[in-house]
Amino acid sequence: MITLTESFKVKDLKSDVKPIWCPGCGDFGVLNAFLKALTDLKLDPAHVAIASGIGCSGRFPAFVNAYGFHGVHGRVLPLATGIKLAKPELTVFAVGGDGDAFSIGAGHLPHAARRNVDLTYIVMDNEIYGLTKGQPSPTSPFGMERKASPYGTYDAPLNPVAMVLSYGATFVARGFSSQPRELTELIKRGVEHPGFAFIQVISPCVTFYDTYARFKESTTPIPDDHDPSDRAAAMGLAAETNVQYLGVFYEEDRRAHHAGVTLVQEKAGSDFSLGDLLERFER
Ligand SMILES: Cc1ncc(C[n+]2csc(CCOP(=O)(O)OP(=O)(O)O)c2C)c(N)n1
Ligand code: SF4
Repeated sequence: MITLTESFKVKDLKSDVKPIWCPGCGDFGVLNAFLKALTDLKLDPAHVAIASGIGCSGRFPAFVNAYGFHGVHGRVLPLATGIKLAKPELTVFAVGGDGDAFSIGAGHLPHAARRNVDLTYIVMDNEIYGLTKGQPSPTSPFGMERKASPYGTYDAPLNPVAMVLSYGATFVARGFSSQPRELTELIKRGVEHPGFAFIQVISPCVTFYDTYARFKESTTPIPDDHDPSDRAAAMGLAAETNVQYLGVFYEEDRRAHHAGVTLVQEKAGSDFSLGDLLERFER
């Protein structure tokens, strides 16, 4: 994490591109919390890289004055992993929607989590595909009736927090776009965590599925006496469906992926080269 002595102001971190999200979209709250987290941490934007998938949420990097890569649908984690491996000194973020993360990109999530890639993954979960006009997503609730699912969708939704906990992630949290102060603190903790930090952010889509009222009712902070080093207790909180807990479910210290790769390189020897490797394969 490369920091500055004097921090930038939030307005300096906004790019010249104005968000084209619908007025009231939860993603505005996520962007504001993100910019505040960067300024609070005094992160040098020249050492920040943000990768994104495809979706309304995928537009995120364009609005930030830092390095950005708007990738292809579902491939944000391989992209962000590559950035971190090539330039470990960068603070890396991956951002995208629930469709990008848990449908087309779902196969990448367990591996980024178990490898403990040192990045912060912010999933803006609106329980629907926003960009493509409101089809059900893997987090859409049972029976959701919308224009694109007029008879209701009767698939059981995934539980992202429980899923990522079971993948062995070392930092797992949930925030809400309507609670910017708390969300800023979660993003800061995610960045400071030296490994894979997964943050599910409830971020309603006002145009296709306005869930603000439901989540204002059902969200509550994780109890103060929760021990975030206890994965089983974290699972218990995640399994709770009557309320949606907000805060840090789990945190653990474990060697990050790029540090393990460096170890392998050291073991392979200082005179190791791609040529040597190819030669060994050919033998
Ligand atoms: C390979 C591929 N398949 C499908 C699409 C169409 N597509 C674009 S965005 C999207 C889903 C968007 O939903 P989500 O990831 O939840 O993001 P949101 O728009 O809600 O932020 C889909 C299916 C695509 N762009 N590329
Ligand atoms: S369609 Fe939904 S997710 Fe997309 S910008 Fe509009 S409110 Fe946000």
